[in-house]
Amino acid sequence: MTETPQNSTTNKHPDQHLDKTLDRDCTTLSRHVLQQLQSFGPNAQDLSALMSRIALAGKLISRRFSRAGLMEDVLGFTGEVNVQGESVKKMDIYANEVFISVFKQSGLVCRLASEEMEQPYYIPENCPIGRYTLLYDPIDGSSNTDINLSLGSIFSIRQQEGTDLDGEAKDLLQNGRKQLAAGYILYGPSTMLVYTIGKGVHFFTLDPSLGEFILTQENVKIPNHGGVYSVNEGNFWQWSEPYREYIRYVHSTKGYSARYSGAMVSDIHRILVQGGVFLYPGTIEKPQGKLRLLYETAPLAFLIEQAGGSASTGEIDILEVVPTKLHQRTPLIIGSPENVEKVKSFVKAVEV
Ligand code: AHM
Ligand code: MG
Repeated sequence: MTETPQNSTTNKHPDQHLDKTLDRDCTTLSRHVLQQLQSFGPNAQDLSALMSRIALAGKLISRRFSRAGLMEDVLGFTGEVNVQGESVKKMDIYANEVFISVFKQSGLVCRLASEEMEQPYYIPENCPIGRYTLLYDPIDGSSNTDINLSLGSIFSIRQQEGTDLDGEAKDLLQNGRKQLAAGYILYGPSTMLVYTIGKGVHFFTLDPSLGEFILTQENVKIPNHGGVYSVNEGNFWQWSEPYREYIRYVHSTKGYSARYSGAMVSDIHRILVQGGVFLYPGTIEKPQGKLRLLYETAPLAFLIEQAGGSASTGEIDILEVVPTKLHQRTPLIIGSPENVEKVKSFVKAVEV
């Protein structure tokens, strides 16, 4: 007579057991990209390699943040002012250079454009074969750097169109639907990488013991509506009347909570998970608001749309905006579709 196994795992080959553990616990970013594209072809390999490089930059920046208070010369200002007219922090420069350095070695990227550089940075040795451009904000929420609060990096990948021999990068002046991939890295209690390649939105969490981003949530969907509104109300008197009216509506309606961290990546991550709306309207001083299209609002808009949300300037979808210059700014209303529609209803009501 044969013996009945005590449980279903006892008669499994040890390797089968290992396979299952790896499947459940260890989907890495590069493997996930290939799975998403269901291909091992050259384009899929490129995107997978590009995402791995972004992950490497995220790991390097995360490592520096986690030890910043213990090291000399990491925190504080450099004394310089960037192309946006904003004071530059030492971590802004470090993070900007990290992205350049990891992509120099990739062979895939010919140009990088960031918040910290007036002109795109060319890697001439990559240009004959490097068909991609990386647009990025190395540190989102710089004011949180010296006080050990959450920060982010934002990234977007576009295909290079044309040769760009004149070095003016005019092919970047196209709408956000041209993005191949976009996302952010969130440096919080844990470091997360959130990305889309136009096939849903996926969360990865950095396991410091492995030094790898591991898949923690797939196909994330934003709630249709949420109670969070996230905006710098210190600018209230600098906004146009429709935005003030919207905030008065929120103040007089049950079920809303204000949350504003000073780092948009953190605030939008909360909204992606719990629902709500993030706003950065134009002000008297900055009629187009503070946030830049190509490496801040468009990548986040692509990601939030992929999660079922929406993003608007108040007039048109963020992804429809065609910039006329590299560092163009746009007002931003982004988040759960119902919340975004509600804000737009105030903005449009006055236009009519
Ligand atoms: P930064 O990239 O220079 O840090 O600017 C972007 C940040 C956003 O993360 C944040 O929502 C906003 O600026 C905060 O600005 P403000 O202090 O004007 O509210
Ligand atoms: Mg920024």
